[in-house]
Amino acid sequence: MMGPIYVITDPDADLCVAEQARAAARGGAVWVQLRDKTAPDYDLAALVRLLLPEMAGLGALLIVNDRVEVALATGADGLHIGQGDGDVAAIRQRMPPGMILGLSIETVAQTRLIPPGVDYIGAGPVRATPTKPDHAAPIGFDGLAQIVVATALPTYAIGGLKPGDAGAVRATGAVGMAVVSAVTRAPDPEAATRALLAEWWAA
Ligand code: TZP
Ligand code: MG
Repeated sequence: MMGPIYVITDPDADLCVAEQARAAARGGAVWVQLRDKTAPDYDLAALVRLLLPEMAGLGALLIVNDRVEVALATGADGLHIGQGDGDVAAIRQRMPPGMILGLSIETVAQTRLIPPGVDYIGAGPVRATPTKPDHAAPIGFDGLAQIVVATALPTYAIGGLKPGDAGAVRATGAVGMAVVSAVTRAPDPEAATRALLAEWWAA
Protein backbone atom coordinates (compact mmCIF):
# COMPACT_ATOMS: atom_id res chain seq x y z
CA MET A 1 0.00 0.00 0.00
CA MET A 2 3.01 2.27 0.09
CA GLY A 3 3.63 5.11 -2.29
CA PRO A 4 5.50 8.27 -1.41
CA ILE A 5 3.15 10.91 -2.72
CA TYR A 6 -0.15 11.42 -0.94
CA VAL A 7 -2.48 13.93 -2.58
CA ILE A 8 -5.31 15.52 -0.62
CA THR A 9 -8.11 17.30 -2.46
CA ASP A 10 -9.23 20.87 -1.90
CA PRO A 11 -12.81 21.94 -2.68
CA ASP A 12 -11.64 25.57 -3.01
CA ALA A 13 -9.21 24.88 -5.86
CA ASP A 14 -10.21 25.67 -9.46
CA LEU A 15 -10.44 22.07 -10.58
CA CYS A 16 -13.33 20.10 -9.11
CA VAL A 17 -12.47 17.53 -6.46
CA ALA A 18 -13.19 14.54 -8.71
CA GLU A 19 -10.82 15.89 -11.37
CA GLN A 20 -8.19 16.57 -8.71
CA ALA A 21 -8.42 12.95 -7.59
CA ARG A 22 -8.20 11.66 -11.16
CA ALA A 23 -5.23 13.88 -11.96
CA ALA A 24 -3.39 12.76 -8.84
CA ALA A 25 -3.96 9.08 -9.57
CA ARG A 26 -3.01 9.45 -13.23
CA GLY A 27 0.11 11.24 -12.11
CA GLY A 28 1.08 8.21 -10.02
CA ALA A 29 -0.13 9.06 -6.53
CA VAL A 30 -1.03 5.84 -4.72
CA TRP A 31 -2.79 7.81 -2.00
CA VAL A 32 -5.70 10.12 -2.73
CA GLN A 33 -7.66 11.64 0.12
CA LEU A 34 -11.02 13.36 -0.19
CA ARG A 35 -11.00 16.22 2.25
CA ASP A 36 -13.97 18.56 2.35
CA LYS A 37 -14.92 20.07 5.66
CA THR A 38 -18.31 21.39 4.51
CA ALA A 39 -19.81 19.00 1.95
CA PRO A 40 -22.81 17.09 3.32
CA ASP A 41 -22.18 13.41 4.02
CA TYR A 42 -24.61 12.49 1.27
CA ASP A 43 -22.65 14.39 -1.40
CA LEU A 44 -19.31 13.15 -0.16
CA ALA A 45 -20.57 9.57 -0.17
CA ALA A 46 -21.74 9.93 -3.76
CA LEU A 47 -18.31 11.22 -4.74
CA VAL A 48 -16.59 8.33 -2.98
CA ARG A 49 -18.81 5.81 -4.76
CA LEU A 50 -18.08 7.44 -8.11
CA LEU A 51 -14.34 7.58 -7.55
CA LEU A 52 -13.64 4.25 -5.83
CA PRO A 53 -13.69 2.11 -9.00
CA GLU A 54 -11.83 4.77 -10.95
CA MET A 55 -9.09 5.01 -8.34
CA ALA A 56 -8.82 1.22 -8.17
CA GLY A 57 -8.38 1.15 -11.95
CA LEU A 58 -5.54 3.62 -11.64
CA GLY A 59 -3.92 1.74 -8.75
CA ALA A 60 -4.73 4.39 -6.17
CA LEU A 61 -6.29 4.13 -2.73
CA LEU A 62 -9.17 6.43 -1.86
CA ILE A 63 -9.10 7.70 1.71
CA VAL A 64 -11.90 9.71 3.32
CA ASN A 65 -11.00 12.55 5.66
CA ASP A 66 -12.89 12.92 8.94
CA ARG A 67 -16.21 11.29 8.00
CA VAL A 68 -16.37 7.94 9.70
CA GLU A 69 -19.91 7.25 8.54
CA VAL A 70 -19.11 8.04 4.92
CA ALA A 71 -16.01 5.84 4.91
CA LEU A 72 -17.92 2.93 6.46
CA ALA A 73 -21.02 3.28 4.30
CA THR A 74 -19.10 3.49 1.03
CA GLY A 75 -16.44 0.88 1.72
CA ALA A 76 -13.71 3.42 1.04
CA ASP A 77 -10.15 2.12 1.12
CA GLY A 78 -9.49 4.08 4.26
CA LEU A 79 -10.28 6.81 6.72
CA HIS A 80 -8.03 9.60 7.95
CA ILE A 81 -8.78 11.30 11.26
CA GLY A 82 -7.12 13.97 13.32
CA GLN A 83 -6.60 14.69 16.98
CA GLY A 84 -10.04 15.61 18.21
CA ASP A 85 -11.99 13.61 15.63
CA GLY A 86 -13.08 11.09 18.26
CA ASP A 87 -11.88 8.01 20.12
CA VAL A 88 -9.41 6.41 17.73
CA ALA A 89 -9.66 2.90 19.19
CA ALA A 90 -13.46 3.02 19.11
CA ILE A 91 -13.44 4.18 15.50
CA ARG A 92 -10.99 1.39 14.57
CA GLN A 93 -13.33 -1.13 16.15
CA ARG A 94 -16.12 -0.07 13.85
CA MET A 95 -13.97 -0.46 10.74
CA PRO A 96 -13.61 -3.70 8.79
CA PRO A 97 -10.16 -5.30 9.21
CA GLY A 98 -8.77 -4.37 5.80
CA MET A 99 -9.78 -0.73 5.89
CA ILE A 100 -6.84 1.64 6.35
CA LEU A 101 -6.81 4.04 9.29
CA GLY A 102 -4.59 7.13 9.26
CA LEU A 103 -4.11 9.52 12.16
CA SER A 104 -2.73 13.06 12.23
CA ILE A 105 0.08 13.66 14.71
CA GLU A 106 1.26 17.12 15.70
CA THR A 107 3.72 16.43 18.53
CA VAL A 108 6.05 13.71 19.77
CA ALA A 109 3.86 13.37 22.87
CA GLN A 110 0.90 12.37 20.71
CA THR A 111 2.85 9.39 19.31
CA ARG A 112 2.71 7.79 22.77
CA LEU A 113 -1.07 7.75 22.66
CA ILE A 114 -1.56 6.02 19.31
CA PRO A 115 -3.73 2.93 19.87
CA PRO A 116 -3.15 -0.34 18.02
CA GLY A 117 -4.88 -0.48 14.67
CA VAL A 118 -3.61 2.79 13.26
CA ASP A 119 -1.92 2.00 9.94
CA TYR A 120 0.01 5.20 9.22
CA ILE A 121 0.37 8.69 10.57
CA GLY A 122 0.42 12.11 8.96
CA ALA A 123 2.91 14.31 10.84
CA GLY A 124 2.82 18.07 10.71
CA PRO A 125 2.41 20.72 9.76
CA VAL A 126 6.06 20.82 8.79
CA ARG A 127 5.59 24.45 7.80
CA ALA A 128 2.78 26.90 8.40
CA THR A 129 0.24 26.68 5.60
CA PRO A 130 -2.81 28.73 4.61
CA THR A 131 -4.52 25.51 3.48
CA LYS A 132 -5.36 24.62 7.09
CA PRO A 133 -5.94 27.87 8.96
CA ASP A 134 -6.40 26.13 12.34
CA HIS A 135 -3.23 24.05 12.14
CA ALA A 136 -1.04 23.28 15.15
CA ALA A 137 2.41 24.85 15.60
CA PRO A 138 4.73 23.96 12.71
CA ILE A 139 7.17 21.18 13.62
CA GLY A 140 9.83 21.78 10.97
CA PHE A 141 11.95 18.99 9.56
CA ASP A 142 13.57 18.48 12.98
CA GLY A 143 10.20 17.92 14.61
CA LEU A 144 9.26 15.57 11.80
CA ALA A 145 12.44 13.55 12.37
CA GLN A 146 11.66 13.30 16.09
CA ILE A 147 8.19 11.96 15.36
CA VAL A 148 9.55 9.41 12.88
CA VAL A 149 11.93 8.13 15.56
CA ALA A 150 9.18 8.03 18.19
CA THR A 151 6.86 5.71 16.26
CA ALA A 152 7.23 2.51 14.27
CA LEU A 153 4.31 3.49 12.05
CA PRO A 154 4.88 4.68 8.48
CA THR A 155 4.94 8.47 8.60
CA TYR A 156 3.80 10.88 5.93
CA ALA A 157 4.96 14.46 6.29
CA ILE A 158 2.37 17.17 5.70
CA GLY A 159 2.03 20.92 5.70
CA GLY A 160 3.55 23.53 3.41
CA LEU A 161 5.48 20.96 1.40
CA LYS A 162 6.45 21.93 -2.13
CA PRO A 163 8.65 20.81 -5.00
CA GLY A 164 12.20 20.82 -3.71
CA ASP A 165 11.30 19.32 -0.31
CA ALA A 166 11.50 15.60 -1.11
CA GLY A 167 15.14 15.26 -0.09
CA ALA A 168 14.60 16.92 3.28
CA VAL A 169 11.50 14.81 3.95
CA ARG A 170 13.24 11.57 2.97
CA ALA A 171 16.18 12.42 5.18
CA THR A 172 13.90 12.31 8.24
CA GLY A 173 12.91 8.72 7.54
CA ALA A 174 9.35 9.63 6.57
CA VAL A 175 7.93 7.26 3.97
CA GLY A 176 6.37 10.00 1.92
CA MET A 177 4.81 13.43 1.75
CA ALA A 178 1.21 14.58 1.70
CA VAL A 179 0.33 17.71 -0.22
CA VAL A 180 -2.74 19.77 -0.94
CA SER A 181 -1.84 23.01 -2.71
CA ALA A 182 1.36 21.77 -4.38
CA VAL A 183 -0.87 19.59 -6.56
CA THR A 184 -4.38 21.03 -6.44
CA ARG A 185 -3.25 24.61 -7.12
CA ALA A 186 -0.70 23.65 -9.75
CA PRO A 187 -1.50 24.62 -13.37
CA ASP A 188 -1.33 20.92 -14.25
CA PRO A 189 -2.06 18.75 -11.18
CA GLU A 190 -1.25 15.50 -12.98
CA ALA A 191 2.16 16.79 -14.06
CA ALA A 192 2.75 18.25 -10.61
CA THR A 193 2.09 14.85 -9.03
CA ARG A 194 4.37 13.11 -11.49
CA ALA A 195 7.11 15.64 -10.81
CA LEU A 196 6.84 15.18 -7.02
CA LEU A 197 7.10 11.43 -7.49
CA ALA A 198 10.14 11.72 -9.74
CA GLU A 199 11.76 14.11 -7.29
CA TRP A 200 11.14 11.72 -4.40
CA TRP A 201 12.76 8.77 -6.15
CA ALA A 202 15.68 10.92 -7.26
CA ALA A 203 16.27 12.33 -3.78
N1 TZP B 1 -2.99 18.95 7.94
C1 TZP B 1 -1.90 19.55 8.40
S1 TZP B 1 -1.33 20.73 7.34
C2 TZP B 1 -2.58 20.42 6.23
C3 TZP B 1 -3.39 19.43 6.73
C4 TZP B 1 -4.57 18.89 6.07
C5 TZP B 1 -2.75 21.16 4.95
C6 TZP B 1 -1.61 20.98 4.02
O1 TZP B 1 -1.83 21.72 2.85
P1 TZP B 1 -0.66 22.24 1.93
O2 TZP B 1 -1.36 23.08 0.89
O3 TZP B 1 -0.02 21.04 1.32
O4 TZP B 1 0.26 23.05 2.79
MG1 MG C 1 -9.97 15.86 10.91
